[in-house]
Amino acid sequence: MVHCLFASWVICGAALASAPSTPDPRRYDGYALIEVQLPDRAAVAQLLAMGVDPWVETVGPGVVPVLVAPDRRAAIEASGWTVHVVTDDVQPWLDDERERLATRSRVQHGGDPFADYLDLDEVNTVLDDLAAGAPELATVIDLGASIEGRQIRGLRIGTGNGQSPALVIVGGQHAREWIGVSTSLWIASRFVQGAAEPEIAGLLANLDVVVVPVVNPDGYRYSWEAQRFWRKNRRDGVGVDTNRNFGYGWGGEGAGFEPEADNYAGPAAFSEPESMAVRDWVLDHDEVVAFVDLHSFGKLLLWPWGHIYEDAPDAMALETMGTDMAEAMFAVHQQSYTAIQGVDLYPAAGNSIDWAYGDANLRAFTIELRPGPDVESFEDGFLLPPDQIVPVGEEAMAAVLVLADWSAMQGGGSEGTSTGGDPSTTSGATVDDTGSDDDSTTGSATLTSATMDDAGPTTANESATAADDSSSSSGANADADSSGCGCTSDAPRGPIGFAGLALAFALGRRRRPASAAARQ
Ligand code: 0X9
Ligand code: ZN
Repeated sequence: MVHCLFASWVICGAALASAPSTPDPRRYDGYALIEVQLPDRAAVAQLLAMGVDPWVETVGPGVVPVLVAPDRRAAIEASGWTVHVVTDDVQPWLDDERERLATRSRVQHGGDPFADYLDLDEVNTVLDDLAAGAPELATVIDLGASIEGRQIRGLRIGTGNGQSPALVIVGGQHAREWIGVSTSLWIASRFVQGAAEPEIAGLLANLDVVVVPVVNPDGYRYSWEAQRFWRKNRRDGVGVDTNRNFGYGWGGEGAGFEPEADNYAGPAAFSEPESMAVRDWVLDHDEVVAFVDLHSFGKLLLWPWGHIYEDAPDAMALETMGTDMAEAMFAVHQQSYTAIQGVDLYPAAGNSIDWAYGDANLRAFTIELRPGPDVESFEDGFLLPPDQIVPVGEEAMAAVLVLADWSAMQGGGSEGTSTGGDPSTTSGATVDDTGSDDDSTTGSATLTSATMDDAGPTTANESATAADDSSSSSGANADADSSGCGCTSDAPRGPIGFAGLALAFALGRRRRPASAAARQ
């Protein structure tokens, strides 16, 4: 958005007239994605000195996926380390995605909002359409402006007028994690369009649901138009990781202090308008009782704390509910999500749910959506194929319903929740049918067994065992396959993300050997 001061309208007008059209996105021709097995810290240092771009936050011994410029590749291959070449050239993946998106039917022209990913304008159109289609139930809300002046918008669903407890669901903190945005919209859409279904009607009698699909609109736009794998906001063109900028435990372990770092925490807690907007909206609404932050990827359910290796005061209840949420997700498409305390993935001081829980007193979870660490399903990374948008939405909705049940009970309401009974022990079984068989909803999808596995959800206890077992290995994916990279096919794979491949040992300020930082 360009702001023109009256006194300088000529200059501003000229600037507008000559404003460049969107530049072509950054290209990665000949950049290879390579997973390197690093035996020790010396190897880590050696690799980083080669000027490669690791696609994980916590670089340490173990498997490190790196994006390698053509002129750096020979050095890596001569290093003697075990390497797995995921692809010789990532650019065709990006070209394919761009071409696909260019030919999609946009929402503004009647396109199905869940057939493919949505750019920022489309997201806003979906929010407007949902509100316009159910004005008595849904209202667009404005949480404030991003650093570049874009509105951070959401949808408030419910009739509580501040009297009912509220559940807040946010997505799109991390710009490249497009599935979190679509999943947020799926959840909003299910609550609005399913409002007459007994289960959702029962909930909405006692609950408001607030969905903010894109907390970081500048970064999201930038990821669409300029740099697909951008993660942070757009502060000074360098960016701050808003999920390190929240004010509980800010600056602790897992926070970056170099502005160039992908986990840069910013100069101070809540220095960023995006994290501030979430904070202020929540604090302005006493009725908020629960908070979900959608990310990708890794198929994980994370609860506080994420910044210290200590149990949260409500650790038992959080673990029980996290496990219930994972079970509910599994029941939908038999996708196994692992429920663990956040810090056991890796420490991430300044993350949103620690603040939500610690300062705002909310029951709070991060969900890392698909793909997961299961063999072969890491193939897509941030480039998750669009045919997974609906199934991911369906399984995420199942998790949200577990928390919604609990939330609805916080206002003292006694009727009409989806399961009834003790919400702290809500079983996912009751949400099996939430949308999964309902092809009448927007963006209906026929689900195939291709998306299914039968491993079952992984509980925190199982994860803890895995963590113990992996203390001398790479942490995540330690037992995935003999190469340790969790990959068994040569099929094209997307970049590996932070949660997608949390590595066990950390550099710099991340001091604690993450012997517990493992998934199965
Ligand atoms: O690192 C993050 O901010 C989140 N993962 S992601 O891959 N989406 O970037 C996870 C934050 C959750 N908390 C902890 N790991 N403690
Ligand atoms: Zn994320």
